[in-house]
Formats: sequence, C-alpha cells, structure tokens
Amino acid sequence: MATMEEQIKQIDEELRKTAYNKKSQHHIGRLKAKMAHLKEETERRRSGKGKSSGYAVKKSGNASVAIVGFPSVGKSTLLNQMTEAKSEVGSYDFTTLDVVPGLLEHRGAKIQILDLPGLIKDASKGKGRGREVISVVRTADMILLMIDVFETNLKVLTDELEIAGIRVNSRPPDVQVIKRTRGGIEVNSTVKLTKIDEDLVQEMLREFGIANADVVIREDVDEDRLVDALATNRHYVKAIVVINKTDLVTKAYLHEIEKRLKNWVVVPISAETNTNIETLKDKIFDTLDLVRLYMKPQGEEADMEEPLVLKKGTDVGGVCDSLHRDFRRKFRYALVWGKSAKFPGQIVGLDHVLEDGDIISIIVRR
Ligand SMILES: Nc1nc2c(ncn2[C@@H]2O[C@H](COP(=O)(O)OP(=O)(O)O)[C@@H](O)[C@H]2O)c(=O)[nH]1
Ligand SMILES: [Mg+2]
Repeated sequence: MATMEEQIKQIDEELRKTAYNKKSQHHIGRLKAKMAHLKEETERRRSGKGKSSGYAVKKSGNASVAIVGFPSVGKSTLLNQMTEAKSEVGSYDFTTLDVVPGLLEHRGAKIQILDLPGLIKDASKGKGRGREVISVVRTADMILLMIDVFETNLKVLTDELEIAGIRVNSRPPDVQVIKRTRGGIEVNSTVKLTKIDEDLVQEMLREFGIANADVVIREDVDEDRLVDALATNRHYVKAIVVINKTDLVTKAYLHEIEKRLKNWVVVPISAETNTNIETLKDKIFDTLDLVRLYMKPQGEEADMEEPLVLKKGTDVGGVCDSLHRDFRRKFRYALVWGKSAKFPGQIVGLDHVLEDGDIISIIVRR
C-alpha cells in the first residue's frame, strides 16, 4: 500500500499527463477531489504530531498585512520604511530568517506589517521554511505581493500560495455541504450548472470521503471551485502588488510592467528612496476595508483621538461585542452621527450598520 505522500505524487503525475476534455473530465474531477482529500489528511497528521516548528507571531493592531516576495526584492527595507521596526537589510539572499513584525499607524488604524523570509519555488512543499512562512501568511488579513522591477513574474508566487490553499482576491464558492448519516448524496442547484454535472458532483464528494450529504450549489462552479468548497483548509485573502526599486528604471519601462499586470491593483514604489510609500499606506488601508468609529460617552464629547477600528459592515451589535462582553445583553439603544445616520443623533438598534467616521453613543442598562 502506497503512503499518502506517494499517492499524492501519483495523482499529481497522472493529472499532469491527462489532457482535459469531455471524456476525461469526470476522471480528472475525481482525481482532484481525491488529491485534495489526501492532502488535507497529511496536513492533519503533520500538525497532529505535536511540536510545531512554525513561527509564533503575536498579533497586534487592528489588522495584519504579510509581505510576500522572493528574497532581496526589498521586503525588509519596506517594513523599516513604513514602521518603527528594524529588520535587517542585506544585498544577499535569505537575510530575513525570522518573521519581523512592525506596526504601521495610518489614518487612525494600527496595522501590523509582517516581514517574512523570502518565498521561493516549492515553498509550499517545504523549501526554505516555506511551510512555516505560508502558515504565517494564512493568519494575515491582507497580502502585499512584492516584486522587483527586474523580476516581475508573479506566477511562481501566486502558484505557491495557490498550492498551499490560499486564494487571493476571490470569494469562497457559494456551495453548501451538509453532511448526513445516511440517504446518499442529494445535489440541488439554484443556478444552471454549465461546467460540471450533478453526477460528477456526487463522484467528487465520494472521493472526498463524503457518502451522505445535502449539497446546495448557488454558483456555476467548475471542478476546482467545487474542490475548494469541499476542502476545509482554504483561506481567502485580498492582495495587492507592490513593484519595488522603481528608482532604477524609466517611467516608460515601469508603464510596460503595469500594463502587463492590469488585472491587479499595483502600487509602484521605491522603498529605499521613500517614493510613493504614502500611496501604498492608503491602498493598504482601503483594501483592508476598515471603518473608524468614534465613541461618544453619553453627555460628553466624542473621543476623536482614538477611533475604534473595525471591519467594514460592522453593526452596532459588533461594536458592543468589541467593547465589553456584557454590552450586547445590556444594550438599550444607540445614537449615531455621521454617514450611516439619516439625521444627526439618530436612534438605532443592534443591527444598524455603521460607516467610516461615524460617531456613536451606546446606551446600556445599568
Ligand atoms: N535601488 C533600490 N534598492 C533597494 C530598494 N529597496 C531595497 N533595495 C536593496 O535591495 C537589497 C535587498 O533588500 P532587502 O530589504 O534586504 O530585501 P528582502 O530580502 O526582500 O528583505 C538591499 O541591498 C537593499 O538596499 C529600492 O527601492 N531601490
Ligand atoms: Mg528581508
């Protein structure tokens, strides 16, 4: 009996040499599901072995951003430029062997920036402490994909993240799988499925070790999206591209690179000469989708110095939860001033969604 690693390798090879067409589609779909299932199993065993050799990074601030890039693209220089941190900068590869955190304070938000050891090809298979680096990337709210003006191919980076289950700038598939103890697999879809049929959905679930389940599909998924829906170790995160060392090239050269990367949000910078760093900070803030809320104790002035920084879409209930664990239970009403209020001082309930810059008073029972 082949070990799980061997089985994964075999499937990988078979997938590589099998051409995708109508006839092979089911076969490929089943292999992909089987492989994802095996990978999840091996991961579980690996992490179950106790002693982890990963990095322990203490979270701080309102959100965190991981800088991901090849060695020597300027990650440490950028961290030092944006924060008070002092990460070692070197002209040779692999200067940074640890995770170095720094705190960026921008527009009232405290954002943790993580300088990571450079990612290299096959990092997802463990090369260059790749697994540990990727496990830190998974904890971040956002990724800066950092490249050098002379080395602008993103594919190796995004492939490594992809293999590690990190999905950049996409949403989780709208597929619900409710496991049952019997009754087989029941598939229902609210949209027309043009890429895979219901039989294949059933076959793939079985390869994934699921024999009984209700499946509701609400988007036109392909095999890969279905596998993502079945896997539990997928991570969805936003990313922007940072092109560094622009001080070394002409505007025209840079323009060509930007044209090629038109599907990404791109920020050209020079970390060394401190060029366009403020724009980058703004882009990070915007991408993180944060709101700043100013608390006003009843009968007093609002605190305009230290906003409460929360995820966009947070309602009054969410604000209560972030203040005190008793607040939701004791909540009576709230008063709101700002963009989300119909008029200044509007009385609102727990499900009122707040907007950036709002001022809020929360009135609780004593
Ligand atoms: N010309 C230029 N060199 C830079 C820039 N940013 C970093 N470097 C240099 O690139 C080398 C690698 O930088 P480092 O921050 O250690 O890269 P890391 O390995 O990604 O952390 C160092 O020699 C830096 O001085 C930049 O914007 N322009
Ligand atoms: Mg470094």
